Amino acid sequence: MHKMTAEERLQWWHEARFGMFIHWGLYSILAGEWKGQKVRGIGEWIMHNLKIPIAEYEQVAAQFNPVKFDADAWAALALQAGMKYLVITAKHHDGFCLFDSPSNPYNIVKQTPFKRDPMKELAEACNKRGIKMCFYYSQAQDWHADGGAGHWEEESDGKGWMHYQRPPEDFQRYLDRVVKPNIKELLTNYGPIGLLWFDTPVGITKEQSEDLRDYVHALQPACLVSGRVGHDVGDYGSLGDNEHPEGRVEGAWETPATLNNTWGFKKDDHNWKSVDELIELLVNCASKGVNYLLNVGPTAEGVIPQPSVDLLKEVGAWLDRNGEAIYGSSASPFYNDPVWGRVTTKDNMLYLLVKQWPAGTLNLYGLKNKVLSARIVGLPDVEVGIQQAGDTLSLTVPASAPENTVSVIAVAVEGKPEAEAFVIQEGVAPIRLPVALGTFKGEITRHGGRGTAGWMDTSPSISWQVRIKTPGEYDVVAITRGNKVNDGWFGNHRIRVEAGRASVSGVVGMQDLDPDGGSIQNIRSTVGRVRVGETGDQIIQVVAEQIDPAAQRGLPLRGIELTPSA
Ligand code: FHN
Repeated sequence: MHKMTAEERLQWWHEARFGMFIHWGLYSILAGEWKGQKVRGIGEWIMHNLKIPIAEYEQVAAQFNPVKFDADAWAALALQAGMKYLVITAKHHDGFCLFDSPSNPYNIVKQTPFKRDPMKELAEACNKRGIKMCFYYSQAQDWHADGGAGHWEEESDGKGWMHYQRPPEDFQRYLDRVVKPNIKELLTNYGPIGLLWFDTPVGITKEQSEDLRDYVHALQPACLVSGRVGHDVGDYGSLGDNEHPEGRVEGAWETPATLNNTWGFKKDDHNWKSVDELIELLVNCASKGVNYLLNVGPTAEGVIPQPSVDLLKEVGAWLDRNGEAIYGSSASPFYNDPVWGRVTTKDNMLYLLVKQWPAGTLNLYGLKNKVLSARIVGLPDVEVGIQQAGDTLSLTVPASAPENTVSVIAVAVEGKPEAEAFVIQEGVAPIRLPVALGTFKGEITRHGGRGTAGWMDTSPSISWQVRIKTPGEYDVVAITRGNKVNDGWFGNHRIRVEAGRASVSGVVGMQDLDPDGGSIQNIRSTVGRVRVGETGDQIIQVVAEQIDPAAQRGLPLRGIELTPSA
């Protein structure tokens, strides 16, 4: 019998590009507050972060009566937003099942006045609209079930704490008694499921992750298993939360992301992203071949907050007009992102997703194919002038863009689009060199979806081949990853940037952290000024001269930028 491969399972998922994530559970009732105390950070962690005893948290279920829940309205919103799959928290870390689980009485049907199974209703609503129904399932962390990672325990002083180190046999028993029966229920009672989104694989062994993956595939061979099942054994990879890829990522990846700060509803979180930002993030993901899984956190009543609805509808309207550049597209064949925006590709088409619409001419560098035609999506009658000389394609476009955010130019080329495999400076534009595009020499770890390089000693280096168009003096800035709360990322380090025979060195890191900024920051540190002497292809290289010994993860470099000096 033919055994389905990950590539076969992934076909619809690659085509889809955009999905809806839903975090909904008992934490939605608390909405970020417990007995007058506000939880810091994400709302669905309230039980853990405020150390709510199991018996008290269980009581919250009695208040769960989401009378306004309307599966059809949620699925209709996903459809209107242009989302092709929907992933909902069947069980999050608090251990509460949002479905009718015969094996686990801690569930919505048995414990709440609502008594309905919203997963059944959602699966039907999604199927009706051609949206793939998918489940999130916290397979390792379970603060409620015995043996789960992070299980709540009473301390002698009466305060709870989370028990992460369970004896291995307890954890295995939890997998056998709680997780596997639940997975069986989810994969037999709700029709075809697109994927199981596992999360936070703390303390799980490789064998246990593989066993869960195989169990899913045995029950539904076409069901995808997310990378967070652990040990990279899923069908596709998961970038960090809200981690947006800087450069090319090989293979199948997805970025889970929030509309505001929290996943589960928090009444005080009004930090909504703008429509422009969301479209840019979606476009950036697509240009790297990465799926964008965007979250909503419905209220205890079952209502998706109005700002989320409004934002998603606008993204959907943009996709209605420009979706040909996103759905079924693949990553940009270009080595680096153009300064004006992003690129995707499909068959013999290139889609130029233009954020900064130029006055007259749009240049694209490094295309190897002959261009056959070009049109502006949304302006079918406007003619686009085409000129190709050397490594430069110039398109003459009208002064005003069809969209306020990102406009699309569809370019047909001869054959499959191909581009030069090095960075080409765009005229006098700054040269951006993300580590994701660099060639690594020696031992450097790639962290966080490969966007950050961590190196522990001074022997390795990272280099880029760059075609210089404008020689002269350049100001060099290094971007490192800083974290105010995790000392793994602390430290000030000395790096040297070499361009041909010239070089400059300087201190980069926490000294330049914005004290008023978020806890995790991309820190910009000025390294100094360097002279890039000649036009043509050169190697630009970064070497670590000194690593701060206090930094457990070494030097967390994300990239360097060279800007022509004023
Ligand atoms: O701990 C969870 C968090 O609550 C949320 O579910 C996110 C979504 O990607 N995943 C974990 C943190 O990475």
